[in-house]
Amino acid sequence: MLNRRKFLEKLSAAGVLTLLPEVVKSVPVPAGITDDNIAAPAVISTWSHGIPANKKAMEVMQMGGSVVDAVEQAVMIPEADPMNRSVGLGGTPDRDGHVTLDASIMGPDGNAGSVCFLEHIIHPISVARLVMEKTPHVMLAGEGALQFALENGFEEQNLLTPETEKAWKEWLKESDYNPEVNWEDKPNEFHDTIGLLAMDKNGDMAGACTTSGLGYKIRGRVGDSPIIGAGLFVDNEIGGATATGMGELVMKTLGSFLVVELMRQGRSPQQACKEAVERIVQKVPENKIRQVGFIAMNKRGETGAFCLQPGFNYAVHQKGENKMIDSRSYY
Ligand code: SD4
Repeated sequence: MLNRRKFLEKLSAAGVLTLLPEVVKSVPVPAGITDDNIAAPAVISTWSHGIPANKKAMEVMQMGGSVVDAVEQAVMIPEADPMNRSVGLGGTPDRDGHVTLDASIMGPDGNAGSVCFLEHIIHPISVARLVMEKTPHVMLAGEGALQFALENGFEEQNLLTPETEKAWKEWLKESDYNPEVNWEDKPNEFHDTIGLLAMDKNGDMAGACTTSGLGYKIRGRVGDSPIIGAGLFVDNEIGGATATGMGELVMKTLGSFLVVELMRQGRSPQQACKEAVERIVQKVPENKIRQVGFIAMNKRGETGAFCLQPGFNYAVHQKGENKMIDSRSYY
């Protein structure tokens, strides 16, 4: 039987490929089919905290860890960083001063786990992984997620640092309890979620996403990051996608799933991210004053990104280089 590569070689020799539109040429390589052009291993992640996270993911894979180990341990770095105001320890609290965390993880076997509205646990990604691997469920929330974490040996700690408490108290003075204060003039503030996708040398993919969510949100608000298909989606036959920004816009369009499905239809990661942003523009009226960014990687190790407002950047670690790239934006 003709495999895809040989099939494409025959088409190419016949000059047929030059006649095909770009989207058809970039159809991802199905799992299990070898291709010399696959740029694996590869890691892509959101914002500048992606640089150390990408490095960690590569190290874990080089040391023989699984791709799931890689994505988990990578995003644990910003989770543990008290200076990072939007992930884990030191994350911006809700408007009542509580740090509440959302996280999700997906592996190459299609399994998924997540936690939302979780308090007092510095590494929500590890709780999400445990939900994925040790329960028949996908998502645990709030007190139940905390109980599950404690039963499994996680320790409670105060995640509100003196700095974030001080900033929250300052915010309270003028906030008028509006959790969206400052969003119109500073669309890139209050959201620096890390979403990260990795592919190991065999071409297997996993993803992780973790955040303290929207700064000064209403207590109980959950964003897109722990919603499988919204903040994160990985299909090991096609590729993965993850999102950052105002989660409500991503949830209303199931953005990461959409990006992966567009790649399934033959779009490049870049084009798929762009079309998912355009879907938000078509469907969600607040798009003009909000930020959303998507990153994606397909089974060839090709990467791409797109966002609503200028200002989103992401980190790509591939072929020995770990570098920041400015995303193209709709506006
Ligand atoms: C949320 N999407 O809770 C998250 C926040 C975020 O970069 O992405 N920050 O809506």
